[in-house]
Amino acid sequence: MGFLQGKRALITGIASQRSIANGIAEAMHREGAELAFTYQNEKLKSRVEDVASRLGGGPSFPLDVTDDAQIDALFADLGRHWPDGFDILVHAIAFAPREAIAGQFLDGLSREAFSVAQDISAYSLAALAKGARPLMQGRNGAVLTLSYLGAVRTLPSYNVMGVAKASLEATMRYLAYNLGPEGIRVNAISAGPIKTLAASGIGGFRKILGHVEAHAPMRRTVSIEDVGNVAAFLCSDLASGVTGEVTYVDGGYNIVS
Ligand code: 0WD
Repeated sequence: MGFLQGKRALITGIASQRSIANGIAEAMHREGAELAFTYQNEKLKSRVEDVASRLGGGPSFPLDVTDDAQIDALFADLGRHWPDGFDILVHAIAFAPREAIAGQFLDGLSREAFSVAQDISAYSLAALAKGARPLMQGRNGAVLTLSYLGAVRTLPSYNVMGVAKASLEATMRYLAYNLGPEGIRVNAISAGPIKTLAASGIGGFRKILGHVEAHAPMRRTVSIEDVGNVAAFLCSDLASGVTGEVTYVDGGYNIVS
């Protein structure tokens, strides 16, 4: 029996087979969780539905996190699908305008780029946790988000996204403190670089992959399976004492100076 048997998980952030959220969904499905999914727009709908049909046939709901009405509609739909609630919320969503994640920090900086990155990449975690809260009561629930080393170190080109990830990690900790008394744990995985759609928007990403391969203690980059397995563990009752933590799944790269 899988260690997520009997758990219900909402997976956001699948944009392709390569998405980290896809690796998380596969691991959670393998461990016995029942899944539901969101897709950002009509273009991604059929891709997400393909993943859903491969992983137990759960429903897919539209969700653009910049739209409060869609967040409300998602949890209303989910409440109809799972009337007695659900256990796991996976937040794997980030975005910054392309010109702001290339070159030097100040080059592509604007009020608009800064606030879009904050809104989609950090505020959305709090907004989704707030919407999910009533459905996650009394079930030893878990919320998980995805961060990156650029939250705590300056990295080439990551720029406004690094600032948004710092905000995301702080948001994760405030949520953990707020929701802990309700038995809901909130954690982040800081993943090493993985070639996905979102990553290909970051200036010089190929070089970053090569640098990690050469310098990480494991001398390799990580896969969506590496991240998925840790995500499944963190959202399971095996991790019942862990909340407010950033767990690095990066082949150890963050310990290297
Ligand atoms: O190296 C990497 N790939 C790392 C990614 C290292 C460390 C962390 N992460 C994080 C990302 O910052 C993100 O938070 O992992 C999370 C998942 O990212 P991913 O799997 O790398 O990227 P991708 O497959 O592109 O999925 C992210 C998706 C979006 O994809 P696109 O490429 O279309 O922007 O986030 C979704 C969207 O589907 N997304 C939204 N969902 C709802 N509403 C929105 C939105 N407004 N904007 C983006």
